[in-house]
Amino acid sequence: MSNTSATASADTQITFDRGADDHAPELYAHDGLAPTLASLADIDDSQVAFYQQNGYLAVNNVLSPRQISDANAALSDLIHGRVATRPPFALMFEAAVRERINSLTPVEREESVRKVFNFLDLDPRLNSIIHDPTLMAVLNRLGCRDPQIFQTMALLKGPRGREKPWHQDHAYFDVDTRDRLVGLWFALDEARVDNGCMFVMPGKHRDPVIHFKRRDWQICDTTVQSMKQTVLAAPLKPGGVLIFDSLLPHGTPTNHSSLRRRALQFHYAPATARKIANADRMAIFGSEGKDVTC
Ligand SMILES: O=C(O)CCC(=O)C(=O)O
Ligand SMILES: [Fe+2]
Repeated sequence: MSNTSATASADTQITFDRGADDHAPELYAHDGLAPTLASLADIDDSQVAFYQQNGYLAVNNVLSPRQISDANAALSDLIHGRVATRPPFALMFEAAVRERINSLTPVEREESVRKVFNFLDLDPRLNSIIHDPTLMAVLNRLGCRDPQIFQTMALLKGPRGREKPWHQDHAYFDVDTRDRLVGLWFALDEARVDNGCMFVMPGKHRDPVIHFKRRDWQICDTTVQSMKQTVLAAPLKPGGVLIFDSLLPHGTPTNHSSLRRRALQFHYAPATARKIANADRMAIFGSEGKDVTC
């Protein structure tokens, strides 16, 4: 039985965001803005060294206006069930629409989606970015040898959209921490300090940090305050990308503007990355048995 209404296909898993308190503004106090390269062609040996030293590179002019509009159209088609999906594809909506998810207007539906998960091989407009040969060459150059796509996600932060607290992405991945993944976070709208751009701690990508379940699976707020030497905001133009090490602490504050901030985020693992058990990940990133509190 087919269902062509505004609700997604039966193969789409629907989840809801947890509501969470807002963060203290100090958590995103910053010392400046991340330096931004004008294009991927600017990545030379000194930029590779910068990445190894700092754990990130911010680059503008990576996606073309056409790729941006295609990606947004593809996300919209996925959100409205206009392209066929299959598990593990999932949509996460904001907590406030839980009771009326099946009666949202198309506009409300689009505006209340917070995450689109696992769309590898569902839409050629997204797949062409995921497998872009120029991006794959950059990943290889940064030490992610023979990169394999590991996770695909879109993060849609509307006006008042909530924070993604400080964390290391590797704390979510069952992969040996010696085998670093690389994240590509693409701004589909201008990502600004006031609408929830990425914030990073340069150079803090060398060691795992303990995570706690608080507003999210995150680094404790007090740890953030005590560990930070430098915090930089990384605003990007639409089509810009933040390339970052899976141990780089990063977060995005609440969107206090009236502008939406959409992003694509892909993670790649080197082909030789070793999987670890969930329990081993928790032994590294969890707090249990470590005499630590948050
Ligand atoms: O787009 C954002 O707000 C941050 C997303 C992020 O860091 C993540 O999902 O790991
Ligand atoms: Fe992240």
